[in-house]
Amino acid sequence: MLNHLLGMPQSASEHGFLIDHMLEVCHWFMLALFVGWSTFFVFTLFRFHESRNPRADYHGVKTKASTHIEFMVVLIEAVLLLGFALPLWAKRVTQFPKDADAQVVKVTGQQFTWIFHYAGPDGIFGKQDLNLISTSNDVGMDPKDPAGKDDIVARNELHLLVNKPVILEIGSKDVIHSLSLQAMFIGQDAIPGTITPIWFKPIRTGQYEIICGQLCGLGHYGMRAMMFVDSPEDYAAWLKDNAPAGAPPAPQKP
Ligand SMILES: [Cu+2]
Repeated sequence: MLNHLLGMPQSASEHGFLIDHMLEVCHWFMLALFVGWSTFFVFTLFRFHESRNPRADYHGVKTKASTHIEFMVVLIEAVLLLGFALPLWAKRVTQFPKDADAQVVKVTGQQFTWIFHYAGPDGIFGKQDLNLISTSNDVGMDPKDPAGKDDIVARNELHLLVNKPVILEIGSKDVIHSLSLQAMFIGQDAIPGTITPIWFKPIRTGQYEIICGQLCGLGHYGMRAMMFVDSPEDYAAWLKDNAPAGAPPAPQKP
């Protein structure tokens, strides 16, 4: 409820509701702290005003109440961190689905665009060579490799299949960018010289915005892409329309 009032997006991924739930608890806790501390602050302004206390008291507080309250705050924060946040994070980074069970997309940040590289209908990525990267060859596809003939390289358009786990392998060509998928409640920095994988499972079809979450230069504000979570039929149609001409046909379903 609080999340909704604060304008948080509705989650479109399987794990998203867990993060949503954790944030909801955090927000209620922060609200309680805010109200509690503010009330205490106003109380002290009156209670310890000079007119009521002409002479200084050098002993100060004698009850243990403040210590106990502080301890409870630390305890609740520890539960939020150790009980909710760390297990969620651990699942994201240790329990990856197998490549064969997921849709793998290579993502490259480049000032100021996102490049998405799909394996195409055959499900196999073609060979790439850094030396072949040019303005007409965004990811350095090797034209001699047959596996790469049907690969799809699309700028600013990420197509995903609903209810199928997705692995995104994220890198950058120039500076540090950050692939921010707010609707999926996940994001990852795109760091030059390294590939960082993330995974999630989209569960709602639709069209969502992707933004760059790191200030990466003058055109940062325009580094925007779209994410489409497609039904199997829509995804097949997109694949058919976008696989390069001359590519082998998609394997037929039995
Ligand atoms: Cu960027």
